[in-house]
Amino acid sequence: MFNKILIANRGEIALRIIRTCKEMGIKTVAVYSEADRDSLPVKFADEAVCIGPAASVDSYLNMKSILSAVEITNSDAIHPGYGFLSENAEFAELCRLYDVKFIGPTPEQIRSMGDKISAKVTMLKAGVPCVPGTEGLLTDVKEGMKLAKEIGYPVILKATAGGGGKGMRIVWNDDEFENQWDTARREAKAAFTNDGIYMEKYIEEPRHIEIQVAGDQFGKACHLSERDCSIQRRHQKLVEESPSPFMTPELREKMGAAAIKACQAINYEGVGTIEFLVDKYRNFYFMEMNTRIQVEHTVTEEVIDFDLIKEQIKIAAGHPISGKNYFPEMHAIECRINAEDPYNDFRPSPGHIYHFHSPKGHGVRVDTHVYAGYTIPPFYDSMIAKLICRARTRDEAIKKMERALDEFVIEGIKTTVPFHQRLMRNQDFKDGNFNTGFLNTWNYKDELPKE
Ligand code: MV4
Repeated sequence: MFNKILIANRGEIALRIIRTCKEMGIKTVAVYSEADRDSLPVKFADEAVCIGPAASVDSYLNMKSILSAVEITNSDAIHPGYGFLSENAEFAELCRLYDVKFIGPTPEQIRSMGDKISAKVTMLKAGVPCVPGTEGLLTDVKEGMKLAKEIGYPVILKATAGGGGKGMRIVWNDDEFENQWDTARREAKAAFTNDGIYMEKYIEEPRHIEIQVAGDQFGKACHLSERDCSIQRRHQKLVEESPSPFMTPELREKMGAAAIKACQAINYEGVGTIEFLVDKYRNFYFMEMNTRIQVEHTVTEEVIDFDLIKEQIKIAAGHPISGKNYFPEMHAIECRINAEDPYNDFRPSPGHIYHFHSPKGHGVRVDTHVYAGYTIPPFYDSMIAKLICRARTRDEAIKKMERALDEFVIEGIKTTVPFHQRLMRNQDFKDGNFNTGFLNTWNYKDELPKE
């Protein structure tokens, strides 16, 4: 087992990793930017090293700085958390070169899922269902229009270097094609310096259901059931839950088997997530694989009673997994509490928190790095807490979430708490009647309480 792990991240996930390391008897090193000097990970880790100025590119994305911190602290592994360098194949390669274990998949595995069209080809070969579409990159408009006719409108143009919704364009008919094609290319080039585009049939009003997986260094893989992440706004998840209200035992069996196939196709090492689109007929299609721990891993932890960070560390240390699958025994819902103003288009609202009271009680979990007197810096992600409620049934979990949200007191900044309070009382949400289009159709603004 590792002696000392350096955590190349900040905020709640850094704290989350420190907690598990402590329970495992592993020493921890926090790295921090000048803006995070007064943060809880810095206080709670055994050692802390400043790695640069506030801007992420100069600190949490600065590979040389982080590897210097590894050197001076004599750490034997790096946990990258989510975001930042967690899916950076070059960084995983550098870790290998400097003989420090990157807790996660190999650079080759990261790379194989980073390019979306090659990921899709790999999945098709492995027998994982994918959305009908082109099997390679599109070369020109004419070819694109011809293939769109064959696939049948509506179609969606996607950037092969994309993911998470960037560089996507929906095309409804021939007349729109050229315009959308040009826009997709331009966006992809600007965002990824790679204008490779492919095309798929556009699945209307899909649910976003993802399967948590784990694979060990010996080629064994298992699944840990699903999370429903359909409640999103501009590709930012706001609420996640497990089990999905749309799931059936048969569908879980099929999606779980497909997710394991996906994992084994690349000999995946670590914990990961296979994202699927699910249509109203319960057809499911591979979308992307996330080769990192995700924000919403906590939802799975609550329903199967399992520490996913501990599992990551054990896998990285060369422990074999049992190979059995895990099924939800409870219902859990997570609300992301962001320093954003739901009354003003979710505009970021960083600043000083002068009063902070966190909900508590049976079945309530709050993962946060925030405390009374803390100042949210404006340089990073706006998520300040994850509120997870667990109960035997979905109805009870929603009731508990309503109660817990009502207990939350965060004074000094705007947060997404009022949004979640309304959502928990929305009849369609309560009925499990929602898909990825939910927040386009629900006029939550009119339902928010007066400021
Ligand atoms: C799609 C789709 C419909 N049809 N692909 C959005 C994020 C990126 N990972 C892929 N995405 C989508 N791909 C086909 N063929 C609809 C989306 C999509 C979406 C997916 C999941 C969650 C929210 C979404 C919001 C808009 C569009």
